[in-house]
Amino acid sequence: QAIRENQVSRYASQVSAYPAVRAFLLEMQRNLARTHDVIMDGRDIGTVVLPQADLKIFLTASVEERARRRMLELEERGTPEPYAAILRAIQERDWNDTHRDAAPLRQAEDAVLLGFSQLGSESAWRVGSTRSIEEAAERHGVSLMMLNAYQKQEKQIDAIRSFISYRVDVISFAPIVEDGWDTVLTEAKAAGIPVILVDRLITTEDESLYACFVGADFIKEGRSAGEFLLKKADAMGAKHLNIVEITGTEDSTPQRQRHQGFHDTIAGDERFTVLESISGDFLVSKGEECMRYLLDKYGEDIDVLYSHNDGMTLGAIDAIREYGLSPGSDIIIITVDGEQAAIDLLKAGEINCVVECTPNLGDSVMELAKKLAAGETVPKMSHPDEDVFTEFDDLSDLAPRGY
Ligand code: GZL
Repeated sequence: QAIRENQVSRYASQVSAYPAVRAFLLEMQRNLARTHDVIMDGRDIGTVVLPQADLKIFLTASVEERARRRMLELEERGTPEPYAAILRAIQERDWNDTHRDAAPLRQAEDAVLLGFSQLGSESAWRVGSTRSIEEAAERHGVSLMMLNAYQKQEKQIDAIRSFISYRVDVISFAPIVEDGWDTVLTEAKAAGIPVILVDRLITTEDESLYACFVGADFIKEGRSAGEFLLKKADAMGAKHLNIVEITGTEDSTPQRQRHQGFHDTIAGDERFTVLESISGDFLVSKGEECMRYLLDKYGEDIDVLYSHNDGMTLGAIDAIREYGLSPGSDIIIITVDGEQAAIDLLKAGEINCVVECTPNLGDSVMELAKKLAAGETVPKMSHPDEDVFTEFDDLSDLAPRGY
């Protein structure tokens, strides 16, 4: 009952204007829900704290009705207060809770509160990306609110809406696919919250819906894969090579652009025929499934596998071995990401080319978030430096990959 005291509710609204307090309480409440069956009551439980709650009940009443009930409650408790004072306190709290960015306590804050929607945990690369964001937030003193969408666009949209209602300083997300973001990003723009796209782009008619993008140049990655194949074909003196392609998540930026960069590079070269291109959704299991299907259909006619990420490549290599062929020699293998497991297979001669796609974007994201929160303008596009590792290189002093 103590938390229902008028004084407590008045100060709760002020103290919770501190982003660090909100971030701490958010994690504490979520941990409770992870370890117990809970019924939680609060203004942002259904939107921010537990957006994935099984059941959400939105109860409201006019400010006058709430003041009347509070007055009766205080009278019953023997601590009566005048109706007018109660009404004013509730109106003030409502205003604070919905206009925090104007709250003097908040403007005194220098900690940036960043809401980040991560698309999922589909690959070792993605896990490395999440780790990079978390560790960089720590290093940069940024209060991070991260929600995992588990490969569902609608969960990313919910997360962005939660960040808007929580009035974070900056929103950032890795869009699982390129289409379908205009509505929710228009809401973020109306709320005056800048948006950073991380790792993947969106398609939109209105470029003002996001402040900037930080992530790979996927066209260049696809071109690097194609350029390796040209060099390899030259080195082999190959007359003709049949290619199969296992692509990433349909309609995602890496899938579209790694495909385009590769095909543009080998286009017109009579030595190459692409037998088939199918999606493995960046998943190890689907990479294996796709390769098994392709081997059943084309068998030993397959000379080259171009796979859009290492996870699918690892699955495909299992299928190639199971079929009785040798990866890296019977079938040339070109892959993207640069996970340790892929580099190890490159050194063992079972992969021929690994195009690097770094997941370590965390520091760039935090620098951009701090600049945007301070009202500075930032470059619209920024790409990290990335490398290509092939069988023609000396890889003996290559540093551990970290993902
Ligand atoms: C690329 C990233 C891709 C990786 C995959 O920047 O979006 O998603 O290549 C990951 O491993 O699943």
